[in-house]
Amino acid sequence: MTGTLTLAARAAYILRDNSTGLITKASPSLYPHQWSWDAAFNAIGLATVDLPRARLELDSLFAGQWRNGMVPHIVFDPGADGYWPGPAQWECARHSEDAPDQVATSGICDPPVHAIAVDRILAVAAGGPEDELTQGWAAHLYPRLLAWHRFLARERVDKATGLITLFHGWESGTDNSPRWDEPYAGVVVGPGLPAYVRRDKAHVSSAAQRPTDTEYDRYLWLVEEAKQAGYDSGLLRESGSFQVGDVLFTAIYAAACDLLAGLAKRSRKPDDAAELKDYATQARAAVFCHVDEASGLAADVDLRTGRWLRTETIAGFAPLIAGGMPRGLRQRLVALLTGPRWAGHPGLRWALPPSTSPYSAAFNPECYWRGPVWPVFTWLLTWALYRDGEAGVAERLRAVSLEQLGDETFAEYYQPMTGAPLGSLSQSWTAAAALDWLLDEQ
Ligand code: 2M8
Repeated sequence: MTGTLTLAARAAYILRDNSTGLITKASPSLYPHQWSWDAAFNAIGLATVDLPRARLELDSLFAGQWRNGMVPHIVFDPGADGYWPGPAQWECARHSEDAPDQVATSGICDPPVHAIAVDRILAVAAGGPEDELTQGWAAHLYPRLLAWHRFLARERVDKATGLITLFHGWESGTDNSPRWDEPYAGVVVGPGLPAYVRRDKAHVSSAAQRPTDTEYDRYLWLVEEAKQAGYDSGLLRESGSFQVGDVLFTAIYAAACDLLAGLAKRSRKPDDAAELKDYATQARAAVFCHVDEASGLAADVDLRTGRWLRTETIAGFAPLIAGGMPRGLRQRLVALLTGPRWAGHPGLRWALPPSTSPYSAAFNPECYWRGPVWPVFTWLLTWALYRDGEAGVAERLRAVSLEQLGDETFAEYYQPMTGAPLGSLSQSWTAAAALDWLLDEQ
């Protein structure tokens, strides 16, 4: 296996090579722009080697924040081409007064991991020469983070379930996960879908690793729907043909609200802190209310039909991310995570949780979010497990992940049974996860 220092150096070079100076491209060619949740993970990795660059990553992202507080899922690099759909398809400034004028962005959002990144950056800086500067930076960014969290509370919390509503599977970050198969089956592509040519398939070794053309038609149709609704959540609640309550997004929101409340407290804003704590409590309760007794996993909801979506995907571990579980329940969920349906499946190359359980009929080990292991997701789980004192299992997942990454491809995802790297290679957030895990080693 690659030595620690070599692996860290290679990971740091990936982040440097994928940097335009202002943003970190999610990957060198497949994703040549800045993605919202990628930027947060990338900032966590950058903090281990270059604190100013980590801070800049989030500043660049928030330069694309909308007037209503939404942090868009893509901030486009004007100097890059080759990704589709680009700014000309989203046409945000034309369709919404909330979109920024100077920065081209998408019109939907990503999971709110940003406060987690700020917390990690502050922790890395603590006690060092950049401590005061970093605290000042966090205080400066704080109102933007608050506006983002308020946007979600105001515009996206579903009244019936308490879960955060998504109007596009891309907002979940787990685009073609089988968790969304049922709601996507109800998306009827209209005749108004403009003709298009996919660019993504050219950047991977096999098109089977990417979503299908039928799925892409639906993704792009939902962009058309969002445009027609002026990217307005209220209108999309009436017209959107994809509306889901996402347990994972809601869990991340709960955890991030807790951390942001801590920042509010330190900034002597007790009212904000109480407001954020309230959001966290409600979001966490919504996640816990959607645990399926039979599987032990949390279930998303198709808000158009009210049906629970019970496919066994990694998102079912949302309660672990949300935190605040009673110890006994948490340990049961950890046992499920490490047991044979997940990371303990005997056929796995590495004992790491795949994105869909190999026991699920929907499991596809080659295809994107339908089965492969995503190191960045494993990182999120280890982060939550360390936070909650489950150091033993977190440590094991971290150590095995570092072995997996010893192939030095820093792939976007890995075939769980063979360990083969899939998707984009030199994916930024995989390198970032490695750096943060290696920091713990020191
Ligand atoms: C993937 O999603 C984009 C669309 O947003 C794509 O396939 O073109 C997802 O894995 C998403 O979670 C990730 O943020 C993005 C960039 O890494 O790629």
